Parts: sequence; structure tokens; C-alpha cells
Amino acid sequence: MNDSSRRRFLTGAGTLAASVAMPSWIGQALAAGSIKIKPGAHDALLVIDVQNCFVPGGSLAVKGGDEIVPLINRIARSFENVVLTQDWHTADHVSFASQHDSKKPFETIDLDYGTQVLWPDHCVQGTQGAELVGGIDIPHAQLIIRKGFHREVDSYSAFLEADRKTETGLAGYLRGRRIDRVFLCGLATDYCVAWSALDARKFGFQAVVIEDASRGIDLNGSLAAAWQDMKKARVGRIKSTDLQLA
Ligand code: VGL
Ligand code: ZN
Repeated sequence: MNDSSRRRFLTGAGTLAASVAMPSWIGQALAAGSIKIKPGAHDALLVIDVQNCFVPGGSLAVKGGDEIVPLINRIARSFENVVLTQDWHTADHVSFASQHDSKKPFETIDLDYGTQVLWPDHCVQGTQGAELVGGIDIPHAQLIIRKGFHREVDSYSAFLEADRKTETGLAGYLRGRRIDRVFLCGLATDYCVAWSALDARKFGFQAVVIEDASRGIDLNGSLAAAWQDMKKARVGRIKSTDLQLA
């Protein structure tokens, strides 16, 4: 999405401008980036899988994964509602290539619920690799959702496991807290962030991905495909500079 369409998403000015002449000061303010989104009581920040395994030095390192930590801390300070997630697999998880004879990481297999990418062992429950990155400093976060803990089923999404039936409980939690819009950041843009954003939409929430506070794996074009899917599902795409930060 280019800059001007991103701005249109922020304000709805795209639909407005089609029929009504837009005062020039709005256009100028949009172009200058001085109209910003202020997170409120019905918004939550979802910080997806910022865990040791997913940053450089980890077993499934995402390029630049460590770079987003200070920015995420800063963004989180402007949200009264913050939920963290952890990928949280059994040691013998079905998504691990090591569990399948003659399969290597990043190959795929067909499981009951569909095609599964096989990954290096990562985020095993209780291990150091599964811990949140040490630099994450969000003491006011209210909930940590762990996912992918059923041995036979993966869960990229923070809402719904890969069988597309089993809920993690996050949708119910957010509804119970009267949250209607989620902003997402973390790792990886094209897997757990994208799947969580798409499922947020399925469960009726508005969803917005903060691009510069996320990093992707980009396996066989997965990053571009994820942005396409999210655009189609009307997931917003912003930069952290589009937020009014404290
Ligand atoms: C993730 C691959 C496998 C992620 C988790 O957090 O994006 N990716 N498990
Ligand atoms: Zn995983």
C-alpha cells in the first residue's frame, strides 16, 4: 500500500473524497502526517511472539527481529490494553521437521487440517527459547496468550488453531473487555502476525498491523502474499509514526 492509500485508510477520506470535495487543510494534514491515531480504551495492542527463538541467535531467527523491541516498548506505553503472545510448543510438536522422517525444515507436509510448513524446533514450553525477549519491557500488559500447545495442531494465530476450529480464548477475552480494535506488531509479519490479524477480522474486530514494529520470515513469497490477504480482509497497515504516541 502506498502512502496516500494508507492515509485514506486512516481517515476514511478515500470514500469521502470520491463524492465531497475535501478541504485542502485535510489533504495537507494527511500528507504531513499530522493526523494521528490515538489509542483508546477500546483498543488493544497485541504483541505477537517476541520470543528468543525468533530473534537473531534463536533457532527460528527472523531477520531484524531484535530491532523492533525498543519500538514495541515505546508503542506499548501508549496503549492501556496490551496482550502478549507466546508460541508454546510441546517438545514433540507436529510442526517440527525433527518429528518427521526424512523431512527438513521449511519443507511442507499434508496434515488433516491442511498443508503444514515444517520448522526447526522452536519455542518449546518452559525453555529459554520460548521466553519473551529480555528487552521486552511492558509491565502493564494484562494477558499472555500461549498457543500451539496441542501436539497435533499448530497455531500461528492468537485466536484460532490451525484446525480452524479450536479457539485460544482471545476473542472472548477481548469481547469481555469491550475491546473492538486490535493493533498488531511482533514476529513474524507473514505468519503469526498475519494469521492473528486475519482471524481478528473473522471474529469481528478491526485490525491494524504496525509494519515497522514487525518483521517477516518471507518464505517463498509469503510476506507479499500475507499483505495481499490482509488487504483483502481489510486489515489496516500503518507505520508507528501514524500513531499518537505518548
Ligand atoms: C511462527 C513459524 C512457526 C511465528 C511460529 O511466530 O510467526 N512462525 N511458529
Ligand atoms: Zn511455532
